[in-house]
Amino acid sequence: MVGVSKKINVGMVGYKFMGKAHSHAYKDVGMFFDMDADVVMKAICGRDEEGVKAAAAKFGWESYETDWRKLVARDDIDFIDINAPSDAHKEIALEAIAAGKHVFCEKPLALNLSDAREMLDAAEKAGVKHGICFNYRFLPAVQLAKSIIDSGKLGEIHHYRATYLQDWLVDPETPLAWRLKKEVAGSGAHGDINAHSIDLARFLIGEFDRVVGHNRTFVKERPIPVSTSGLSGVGSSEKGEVTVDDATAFLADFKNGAMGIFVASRFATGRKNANTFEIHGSKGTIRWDLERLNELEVYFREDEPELAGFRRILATEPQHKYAGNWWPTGHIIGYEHGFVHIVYEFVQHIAANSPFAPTFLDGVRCQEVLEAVDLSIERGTWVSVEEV
Ligand code: SOE
Repeated sequence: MVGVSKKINVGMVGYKFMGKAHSHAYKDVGMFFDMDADVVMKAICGRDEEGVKAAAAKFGWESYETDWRKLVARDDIDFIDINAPSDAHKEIALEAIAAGKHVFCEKPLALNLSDAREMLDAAEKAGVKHGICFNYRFLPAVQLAKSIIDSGKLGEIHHYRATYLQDWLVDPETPLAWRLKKEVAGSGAHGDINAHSIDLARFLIGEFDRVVGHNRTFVKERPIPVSTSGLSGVGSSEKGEVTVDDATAFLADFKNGAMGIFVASRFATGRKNANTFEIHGSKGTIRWDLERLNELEVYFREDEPELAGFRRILATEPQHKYAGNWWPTGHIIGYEHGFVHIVYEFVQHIAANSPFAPTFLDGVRCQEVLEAVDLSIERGTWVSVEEV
């Protein structure tokens, strides 16, 4: 078991897209945040030695491993950050927990709900700290949205509408990345990006009651990749079957009575990373869009009628959580800063035992909604989240 020390040593599995985003966060966090411990980038792990060796040098890791079991067994590491594809999350997490390591894991927590529940149960029984990287909670404008809702300024919530729209698969020649294979990713757009929308909805307005959904796979087979980088890659002449959804939409009822509408698609031509929410309450409305992540649009009925209208708040004031750690007002931040903020909070959770969410419990709650939607698609009916 790891005690609080002046240094927190991290070992990370994965060195590509999320590996780079998390490496940047570990490297930058101490420069902008006062912390109870220094983060030491001890070791990064990946199966391809040439690739992970180059990443270790470029990102600033002290060492590298090509076998995650060796990484997890090292006694100079305090917590394991799991950025591997979803099918590896459970095995790595359970072994890390058994070794007494704290665990921080990319979303979705696991391939399925039973695996997610097993991970949560193991972490709780071992008494290690655990977190899941729902990074969008940690952007200043989203934190502002939460404080507006929690203050009651929006009144009773009637509608929650969320989209997560991308278009990186609209070209049928885009290769068959791991995110398109059910045995590796668990699901497609649904588990990958509806997961973010579900978590934001839970964070902002509360728990889901019941859901009903539908989905599509528009392109059934794609070129098998010879190389991949991030969301793109180079395809071969051989084709493989797409075994996940390209788009999933669902309706939801929340326990607080609000109505929810969600859509996640990788075929939303022209939308690159449009993770949005629009929340209508009895006293006002707020809207946020990742593609304009520093801004929050607000409308409050209490405004004078002749002055009523949507206005844009630029969440870069020192009063906006995390914004003051960066630059003067108006010097906006980006996608990568949400990772710096969640890493700050998780390291402080270990070093200073400060409160932290989202934990594996939030990962399980998200997986429950994901699977309730899948069950509703099978049945063609509404499904209560408590049923899964
Ligand atoms: C691809 O859809 C992806 O990289 C997701 O996997 C991430 O979770 C999301 O933040 C950005 O888009």
